[in-house]
Amino acid sequence: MSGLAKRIIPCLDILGGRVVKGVNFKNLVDSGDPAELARRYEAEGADEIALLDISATLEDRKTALETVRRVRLAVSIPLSVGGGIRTVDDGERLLNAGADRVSVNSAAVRNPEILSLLAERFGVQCVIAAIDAKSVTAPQIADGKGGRVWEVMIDAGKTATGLDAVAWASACANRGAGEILLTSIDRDGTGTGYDCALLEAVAKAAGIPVIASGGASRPEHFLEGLIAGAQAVLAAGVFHRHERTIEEIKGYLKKNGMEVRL
Ligand code: 0VR
Repeated sequence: MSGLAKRIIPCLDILGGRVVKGVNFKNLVDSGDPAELARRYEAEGADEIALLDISATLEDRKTALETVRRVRLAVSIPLSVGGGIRTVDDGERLLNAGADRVSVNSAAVRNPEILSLLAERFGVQCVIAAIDAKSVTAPQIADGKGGRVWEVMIDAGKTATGLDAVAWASACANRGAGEILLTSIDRDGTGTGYDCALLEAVAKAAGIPVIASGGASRPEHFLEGLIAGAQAVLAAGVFHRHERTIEEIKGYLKKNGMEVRL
């Protein structure tokens, strides 16, 4: 299969300087040290590391910046960082601390201009629009076609926006995002696989690369996510819980015709 190699991206959700992991964004348990996990994943063949600062307090945010610096020193593969980025200065601080790309979630919904400001300042390749989507029954968001719809949730899945996730992804692409990080809240931490209908709809509408996130636990899930249209596949729990290695997933993808960096 020709074209750009598909990327495997382990995600480190960071709270108070530690990696945590929950289910549907809840019941977070300690899953280890960020730099140690990042080093392990790079050695297993990870193409990129995603750091997600899910802390709420200002104090924790400073810890998160220190975590970025520590992880930067531990690995040489690309590093994307998200969580709590509200301004261009927030983005610049993280890029200066060693991030190669920044992902913006809640702040982009509240102030969409931040995407174009970041893209103008650092280039679209540094700007990821993170979208947390929750499957809803039609009445909340009339799509007129009676198909499945997903609502954009912000503030770590706590605030419903009333936005259709597919339309929002397209808007993010038009505003300067270089990539979409698309997390299914319903699938997060469940190990039941990505929401491939969501991936397919967003990949079609956005026209920029989509990173699948939320629910992957078996090699087949990663393949399904790529076939549904994702350019990269992200996972957290399956790797932190030592259930699968990145090498094993890449070997399975290559065997099934996917272009991966071995
Ligand atoms: P797995 O299903 O374990 O692969 O999770 C992948 C992905 O959903 C998570 O790494 C991450 O996006 C979860 N996100 C958030 C959060 C987790 C706890 C609290 C908040 C958030 O705001 O994204």
